[in-house]
Amino acid sequence: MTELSSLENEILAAIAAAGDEAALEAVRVAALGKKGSVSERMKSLGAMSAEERKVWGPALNGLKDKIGTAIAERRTVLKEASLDARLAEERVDVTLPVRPGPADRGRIHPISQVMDEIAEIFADMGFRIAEGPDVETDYYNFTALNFPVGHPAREMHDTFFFHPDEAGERKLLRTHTSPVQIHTMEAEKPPIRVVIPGRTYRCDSDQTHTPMFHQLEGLVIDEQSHIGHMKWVLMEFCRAFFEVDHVEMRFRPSFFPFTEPSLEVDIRCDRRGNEIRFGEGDDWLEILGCGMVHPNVLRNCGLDPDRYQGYAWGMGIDRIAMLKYGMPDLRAFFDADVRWINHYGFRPLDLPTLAGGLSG
Ligand code: 2NL
Repeated sequence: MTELSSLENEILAAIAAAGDEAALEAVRVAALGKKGSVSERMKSLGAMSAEERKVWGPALNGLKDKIGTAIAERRTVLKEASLDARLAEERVDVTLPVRPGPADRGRIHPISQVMDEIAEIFADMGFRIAEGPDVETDYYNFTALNFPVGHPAREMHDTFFFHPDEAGERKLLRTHTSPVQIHTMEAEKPPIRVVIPGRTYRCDSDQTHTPMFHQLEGLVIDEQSHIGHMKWVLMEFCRAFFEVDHVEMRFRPSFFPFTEPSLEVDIRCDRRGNEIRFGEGDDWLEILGCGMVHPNVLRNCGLDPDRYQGYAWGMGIDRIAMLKYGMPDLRAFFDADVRWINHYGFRPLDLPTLAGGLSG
């Protein structure tokens, strides 16, 4: 019996000393496993006399239970300790800044930003975006738009022509985005309300011109839209785009083959300081051309000018982007200089919205 109590002390001490679950399992196997110290003694019960068994049986079973309970208790303690250790070690500080990824380093080009801003403003007024090919035919770029064959306005566009194809047709790079409106009027029935952003090309290169540049045009065709509607739409656009409560606009008579009457639009500004301010000052800045769609253009698209009418406008994106964001040199737009884009570019996830602010 003394032998049994010293065995008990030994095992209980080993359980208390087990530093982790693996060590505890080793103690369990050494005592209660198939060849364990307690199990071996249980086996010897069979060879005992009935008298001996009466004493040793309950003693051994009692020891077995005691050890089982001690192991279970110790296991709970060790489990909790290891969980505490893991929690302490794996703690995440959710207030730390997120590791920067590509979306943090990339920048949106100011032209793309300005296109997105303009699209947002017109989408809010019920316009949809239309797009078309950069390579066009003479018909869509000129003839359908009421440029008579041999008219000097064709020469003024400094067109890039391709070599004639097998059929003798000379394709060209569109000199304005207007061909897209022609495609739209051919494909859809009025009411039509579209804006067309895109690349345009003219053989012209100096301090204020690049051979590829960006335009945005708009077109409304229905049965009653008139110049008053056009003025309101363009006024609202300028207020939203230049982010001022008040703009003053001046509409001057002009000429385009595809509109009649045609107008050029200036907005009042102050250019005395380093930056330009809109809605105040004594200067005027030309920002767009517009007019009522010429009856010949409607007719060319299969629309009856006695039933349908509408207005259209066009503006250069690059220059108004320069003005809005204070970029001094147009040519830097297309140099692909990473220092320039880091300075003037926009964060990709800061999308322009009317509700949240266009330019952040
Ligand atoms: C400018 C002036 C303008 C249009 C573009 C247009 C298109 C069709 C019919 C009628 Cl299909 N008009 N576009 C109208 C007036 C002016 O652009 O200064 N652009 C940079």
